[in-house]
Amino acid sequence: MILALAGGVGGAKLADGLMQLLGDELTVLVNTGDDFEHMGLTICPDLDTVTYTLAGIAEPSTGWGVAGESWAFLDQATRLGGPSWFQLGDRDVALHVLRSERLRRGERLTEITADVCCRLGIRAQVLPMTDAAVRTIVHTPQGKLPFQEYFVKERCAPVVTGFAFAGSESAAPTRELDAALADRDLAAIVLCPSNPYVSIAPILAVPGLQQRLKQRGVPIVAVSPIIGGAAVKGPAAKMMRELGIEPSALAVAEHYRGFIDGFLLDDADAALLPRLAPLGLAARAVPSLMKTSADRRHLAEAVVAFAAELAAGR
Ligand code: FO1
Repeated sequence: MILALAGGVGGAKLADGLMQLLGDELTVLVNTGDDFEHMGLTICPDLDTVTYTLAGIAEPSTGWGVAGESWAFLDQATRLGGPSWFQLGDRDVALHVLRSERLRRGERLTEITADVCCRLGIRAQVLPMTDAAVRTIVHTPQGKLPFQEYFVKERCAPVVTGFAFAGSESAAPTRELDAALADRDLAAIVLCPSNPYVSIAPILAVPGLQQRLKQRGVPIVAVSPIIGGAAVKGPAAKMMRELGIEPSALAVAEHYRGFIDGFLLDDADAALLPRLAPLGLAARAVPSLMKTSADRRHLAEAVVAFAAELAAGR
């Protein structure tokens, strides 16, 4: 059994590789700090990216949304004066409408997600990081921006000076997460190659969760989202520069220092390996770019083998 922490596209790809390998012996704990209310709907972009990816229906050109979308809803909504900056495809809207209605009726996000995953034939367990509303806020010199306004509306252009996870103080881990953590067969915890600041950090900000993951006593392994000083996708490297950190896999390892036991970086960054040992980390270089489904599986195999090696050495 593996517990994988994931954000959007990169995290979803590794989760897919892990599911190819482990089937239902995988729980994916997903960031919900990106969630927002839009046109009266509750949208959960990372949860949906993971769900669509694991269901094999994600749009390959972007990694988010449903493959082969049509846009009649958005076209008509725009014509009627609605916002057009966030692209909601017709198939995708079905999930937002049904989920929003179920949330309004008082169902928990965890239950709704489990039902959706079951209906889409997903074998792994997909869990939102919490059922509470946590919203990532991006601090910029011009003020504070809700995450999707920063990410999609402003195309990540504003300089970031910090982040807040509104509502996380009163968020709690769910009983489904408690059960996954109590599973005697839990063998490793994996931090997927997701943005450390806005994908993994909101998950670890759920009160008590970081300590509980650490105290669980199984290897915690992170995969670098930075290759050759650049993010595979998204603004992670830009954020690092703006926060005064030289973007590199080494900087990601330093960010997770004290929490993780092992670090996987890309073969392209193998020269950094000698600089990781002083951090008290086991580290390996592997091919980590996931262009094909086989790439996802190969990276998952490397992660699982590395975690097993760390467990054996304890
Ligand atoms: N990302 C964009 O860059 N532009 C969009 O219009 C957009 C729409 C969208 C709709 C549904 C969904 O589940 C995801 C969507 N995303 C879009 C992706 C999303 O905003 C980001 O990838 C994540 O929040 C960052 O992990």
